[in-house]
Amino acid sequence: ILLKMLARVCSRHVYGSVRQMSNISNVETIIDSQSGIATVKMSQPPVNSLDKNLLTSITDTFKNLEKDSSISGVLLTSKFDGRVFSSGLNITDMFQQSDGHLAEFWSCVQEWYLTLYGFGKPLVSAINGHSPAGGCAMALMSDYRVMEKQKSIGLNETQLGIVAPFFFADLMIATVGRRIAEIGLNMGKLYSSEEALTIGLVDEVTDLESVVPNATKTLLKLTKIPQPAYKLSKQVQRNSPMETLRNDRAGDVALFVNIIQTSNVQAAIGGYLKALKQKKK
Ligand code: CO8
Repeated sequence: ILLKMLARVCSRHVYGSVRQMSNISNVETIIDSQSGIATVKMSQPPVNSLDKNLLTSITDTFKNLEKDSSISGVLLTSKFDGRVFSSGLNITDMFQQSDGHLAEFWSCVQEWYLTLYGFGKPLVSAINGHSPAGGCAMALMSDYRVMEKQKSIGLNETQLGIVAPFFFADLMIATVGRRIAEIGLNMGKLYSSEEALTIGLVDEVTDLESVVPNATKTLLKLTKIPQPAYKLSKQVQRNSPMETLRNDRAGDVALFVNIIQTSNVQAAIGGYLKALKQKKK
């Protein structure tokens, strides 16, 4: 009987957003009912590349957690401990696709950004592996970042022959300041964890074993701040880029589709994908 009761309590607290969307379990959510901390673990093999399914699962999970009054804060991390936090947007979703596919994909990217950056509760990233491009942007949507040592992070889009959208660039500028962001964005720089700490792209760098404990420690501190004030403070600082996007989502989608369908951009993405595959050999 006790086990049954426990199972009932636990199942109440596991959001199967993926189960609602599809049969693939690509996001695990574990709730500590005592502290109200939810750990959201991206679990899409092999590298948490953000395709439509994973973007939607993450977005839905955060929407549910926002609504749930028993949740005090969220820790975002990856199942692929010591390897990769997220490899960024799924490149194959941008290669040789129809306009319709690209538009749908980008709409999911917009919703994911608006949901995570607009999240009204404390959100800390435990970056337990590499975190390029969209992976870096996702970490920048949180309020505090703890990263594993000797990994890489940055908005490296120009190295793929594409450009970070304005709302990714804004995340970088808001975190490290305009000049450092400009250098990083134009050069498509991937920083080591240690360099990222120096420029303020992440807040702490530590051994893999300490990434989640340290992130949790800070998250608990953030949950103790009077929450209406915490939420409002985030809103005041973040509202402007989100409003810009909300006011013209269709225009932003059209811009994305136009850029991606340019023949030299397609050639660059194709070349990058090929190089990724060849790296293995
Ligand atoms: N999308 C799709 N597939 C990917 C991606 C990705 N982002 N990253 C890796 N993969 C694939 C690899 O090709 C490989 O496939 P396969 O097994 O079929 O050969 C598989 O995932 C495993 O990858 P690795 O063997 O490389 O795994 P490692 O653990 O050795 O390395 C890394 C992990 C470091 C994350 C490495 O995979 C990597 O560097 N990936 C590329 C990361 C990257 O540059 N991402 C950029 C994405 S673009 C983006 O996020 C923003 C775009 C904004 C567009 C705006 C336009 C206007």
